[in-house]
Amino acid sequence: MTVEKPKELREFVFKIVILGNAAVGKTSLINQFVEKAFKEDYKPTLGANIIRKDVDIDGEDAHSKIRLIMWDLAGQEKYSVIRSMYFQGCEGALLVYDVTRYNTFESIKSKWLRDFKKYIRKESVYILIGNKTDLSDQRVVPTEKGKELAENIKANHFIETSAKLGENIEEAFLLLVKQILSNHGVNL
Ligand code: G3D
Ligand code: MG
Repeated sequence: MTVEKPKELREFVFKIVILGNAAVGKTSLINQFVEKAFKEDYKPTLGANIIRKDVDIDGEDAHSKIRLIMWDLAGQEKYSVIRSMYFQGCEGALLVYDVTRYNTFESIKSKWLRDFKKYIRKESVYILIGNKTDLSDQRVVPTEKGKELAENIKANHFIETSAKLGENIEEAFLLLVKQILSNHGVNL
């Protein structure tokens, strides 16, 4: 009988931010990801929703338990809170645009990534998400354009999602979490 060495248990708390213009689907993506098992904590004074979800990831030699703290801009997509506080302690970002609205795609580089880079000092992790793929007849941003932008801004990954159909949601969040984990030296 062989006895396997038990895997090391590692615990983390990661704060991430979801950035993108109003109505690209940020809140819908989070709601799909956390389903009903979430604690929503709307802070009107912060202009943000803070949502928590626990994620387990089984790696090569460690089992990681991650408490994910997601900050989601609410309302006018303006930071009511001082921006530095919004990004304080943040490990990564989901940059979201709407494939049916070109201006939301342009804002990624000109606004959201700029903000993120300005306040995140250390090695930063971010992935690019093109949401609303179910609206194929209204699409104006082709997949290729999304890929190009992701390369151009050195995003860790690019993925297209439909929060409406629940497509690629888990995958999108896990891409970010796994990237952050590997930056913490966890072998996946
Ligand atoms: P935001 O948090 O970025 O502001 P929301 O965006 O999540 O509030 O979504 C804005 C609107 O887009 C919502 O419509 C929402 O239902 C819709 N939406 C979000 N994701 C998708 C998607 O993948 N496909 C489609 N077809 N619609 C989506 P309403 O009408 O409620 O304002
Ligand atoms: Mg929202």
